[in-house]
Amino acid sequence: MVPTWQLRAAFAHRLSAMYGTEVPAYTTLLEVAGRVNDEVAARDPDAARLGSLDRVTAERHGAIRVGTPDELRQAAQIFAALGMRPVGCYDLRDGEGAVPVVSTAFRPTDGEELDRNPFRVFTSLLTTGDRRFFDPDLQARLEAFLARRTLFPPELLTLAERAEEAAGLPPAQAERFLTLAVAAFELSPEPVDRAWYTELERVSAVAADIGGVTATHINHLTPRVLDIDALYRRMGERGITMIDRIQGPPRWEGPDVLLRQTSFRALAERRTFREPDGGHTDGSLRVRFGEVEARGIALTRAGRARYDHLMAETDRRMALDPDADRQETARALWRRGFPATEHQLAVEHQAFFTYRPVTGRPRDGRCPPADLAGLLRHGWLTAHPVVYEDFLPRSAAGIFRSNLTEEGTRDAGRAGTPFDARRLAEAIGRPVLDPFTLSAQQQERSLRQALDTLRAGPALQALDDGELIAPDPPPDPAPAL
Ligand code: OOG
Ligand code: NI
Repeated sequence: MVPTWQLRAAFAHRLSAMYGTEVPAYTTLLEVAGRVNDEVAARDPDAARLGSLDRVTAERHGAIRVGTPDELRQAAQIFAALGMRPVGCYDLRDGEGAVPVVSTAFRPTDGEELDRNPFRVFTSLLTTGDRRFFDPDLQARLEAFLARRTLFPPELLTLAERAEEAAGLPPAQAERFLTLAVAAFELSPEPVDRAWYTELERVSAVAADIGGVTATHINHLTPRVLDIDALYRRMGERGITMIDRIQGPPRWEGPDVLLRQTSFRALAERRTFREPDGGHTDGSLRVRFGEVEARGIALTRAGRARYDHLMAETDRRMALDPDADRQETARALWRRGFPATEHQLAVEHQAFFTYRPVTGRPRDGRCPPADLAGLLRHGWLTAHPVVYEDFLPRSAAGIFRSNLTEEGTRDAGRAGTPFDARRLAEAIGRPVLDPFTLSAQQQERSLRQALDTLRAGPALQALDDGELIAPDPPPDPAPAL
């Protein structure tokens, strides 16, 4: 039997090999990312704090886009076979550079599973019923087009169901499953209907990429890097033009949190078009791109509110002074408004940590303090950061936008169809998990165990969980900056 995690690791590996043959710049990106990671590991004794070099080197996230709830449900079945569950709901239809999709990310949710193979897929569903983008006539033709296509062959879905039920597959079936699964995400040679594609492209390049063709494909495959600023410079030196900035928090002296990402536009790819007169022509499309990510510590809701506030304040200042350096502006705000150490993040409940007891205490016969800050400061507990395993809607919108050639059209005067995690779960037919809850559970489990261990020692029975395992505090009123 090939167990779930081996199916996932093999799928990620084969997808990467396939994508490298389709997009050669991806291979360059892997080379540079690998070199940067080795350099950081060699110079920084703390390099493995947010993940071992082995894990970080194997780590990838892919992005796919589908057109209907049925297609999403089928994709979810394939990912379930790989031990990946939907986490988070990202609505990308609002604000600057809105695109007509709502998204989730399929990923392992268990720490051990993430360590075995941390593969994720950011998966977007086209919102064909959103009147800001599609009028009733276009919606009807789009849905009819999507209803006629088959993204995933029935044999693949049957094998996926079997793999989910049995937590693995016998070797021959595993081989067949992997072959079909990788093939489902290859770029299709099927001719693209020029008139239909162009009509959708006027609404949104993303709508055309999803609903203008008869197959899906992997849009990008993103490696993780330990120093994204170094990678950004290095890619530029190799002649690959990156987008104008790194999305997410600025680089600063304090702890790395959440996610920093940047991307470059892939080269135009050759495709065959079917012209209105029925003839075929050669042409090209530029829809796929390269992306790289650096991961930091997972924030609590309170920490996240602080992050969002700092990002909004950075925007406000940049609007007042567009020539200012964005990184500098953001950095100055962070120095004033964000905890500067992991210790502070932990005791202010702004980020998630796992806690471990320090055995051999008390050395001097004293009782442990009954607060987290005291337990950490006096060496009863150590805190290890929980890595952010998810995505950021604003960065995702920025990544989508920076790689589109055309703005598209969106009628902001109309109301959008509401969409939230519950509706997304209904579409998928599986629960959509909440990223904050997953990290909070991990923290709480570790803290309970650590306190139990401490309580087992002499004189510590008085230690009370209630005080220590505090619920996530309400977000602060916006701190003065
Ligand atoms: C997804 C864009 C978002 C990320 O890493 O935030 C994304 C897409 O282009 O389909 O990949
Ligand atoms: Ni991405």
